[in-house]
Amino acid sequence: MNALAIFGGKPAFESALHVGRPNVGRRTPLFARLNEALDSRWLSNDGPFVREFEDKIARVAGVKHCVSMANATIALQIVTRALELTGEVIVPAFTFVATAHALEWQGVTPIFCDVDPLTHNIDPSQIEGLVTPRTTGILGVHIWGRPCDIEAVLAVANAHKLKVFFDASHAFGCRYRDRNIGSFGCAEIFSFHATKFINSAEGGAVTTDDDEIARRVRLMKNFGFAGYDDVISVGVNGKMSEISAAIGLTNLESAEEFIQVNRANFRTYARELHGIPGISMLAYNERNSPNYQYVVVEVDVARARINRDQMVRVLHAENVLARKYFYPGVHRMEPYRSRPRPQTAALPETEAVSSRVMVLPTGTSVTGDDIAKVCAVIRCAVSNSSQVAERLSATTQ
Ligand code: T4K
Repeated sequence: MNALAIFGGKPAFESALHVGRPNVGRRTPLFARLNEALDSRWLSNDGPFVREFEDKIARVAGVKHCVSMANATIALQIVTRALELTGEVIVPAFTFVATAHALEWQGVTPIFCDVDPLTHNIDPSQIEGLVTPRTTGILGVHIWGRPCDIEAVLAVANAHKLKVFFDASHAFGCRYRDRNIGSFGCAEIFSFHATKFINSAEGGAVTTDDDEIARRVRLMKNFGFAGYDDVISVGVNGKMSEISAAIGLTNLESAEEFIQVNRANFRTYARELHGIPGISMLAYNERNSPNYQYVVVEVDVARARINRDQMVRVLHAENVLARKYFYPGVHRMEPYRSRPRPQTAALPETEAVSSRVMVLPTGTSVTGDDIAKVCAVIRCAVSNSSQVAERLSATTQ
């Protein structure tokens, strides 16, 4: 126990072990692409790498259209606008803040729905109670890359004539039943941010089978230009650069390798954490062809005898920068937390889930030995929970 850094021991890691370290594909093809872009003097505005990237993403998603974007947040904003959503849109409270902010940015009020404690995804049985005459849509999220209950969400939406779109930021390459994520609802949005298992440094995409939605989204991400000198709608700059597309294309070539590493890391965590009281991992279902990009661990304080926050402090002292995604829930962030909420908007499961979840480092920069060391810290902290709790309460956070 004295080996733990909170008791003065040497941290388990000399340099920080991060969640979200980018996967880096092969450099030779990347540098070749970068040279090509530089030689051609074409760096943005619907260039050849962007088009190739869009074709490849559309193929993976199994849809007619992919419109690349500068990031997923602008993609969510643009789709909100392209779908002409107004009033209120129902969204899970347990998600990254960008999901709700994108609606709010468009003048649409996010109405927070509770989640299923087993899946962390939106609880479809709670949606109906949140529908009001102002509701125009539902924005589902496939949290951790595990598809939400799409069929149930679509059923509520159909009953109330609501538009549905999905934040699939975590779910690139994943499946729901016999179809690929990217092909559901009016549109789906992917993130290719540096922290995602396939990254283009910054980047995102909208996928859809709907020609009209694709047309509008494409217009809006390019200032509304329909041709030289012809602007036919309001728009912003949501364009992905050729440099980002080159990184994205190169990383796509290593997708299988990244997934294999993530899967192997996940299994190592499962083995090493097995049997530690109060520590459990959120499982993936192979039928959904998961990308395993998040190692999500729940700390049950009743059994572990230390809580999630204490565990994260222990890990940080060891230079393991575990993250409390998505604490404290978007409804507890501004501007949403200052708003009066009706009684029906109690979110007990979001509160509970966000208080017990932590995300651990994985990806191609994390080795099996790293994982064994991280898990040894967790095991040691639980085995010595009362001394750990005492020590932490004696030191300021
Ligand atoms: N919807 C959902 C459900 C999302 O999860 C996200 C983004 C979005 C929408 C919006 O997508 P984008 O507009 O970003 O495309 C990070 C990411 O910035 C964010 O993209 C991601 N979700 C979220 C889950 O994680 P923060 O606030 O945690 O970022 P930060 O700076 O603390 O970095 C996260 C970790 O990654 C750190 O441990 C450091 C490490 N890192 C990060 C970068 C950029 C690196 O090691 N190298 C790097 O280059 O949001």
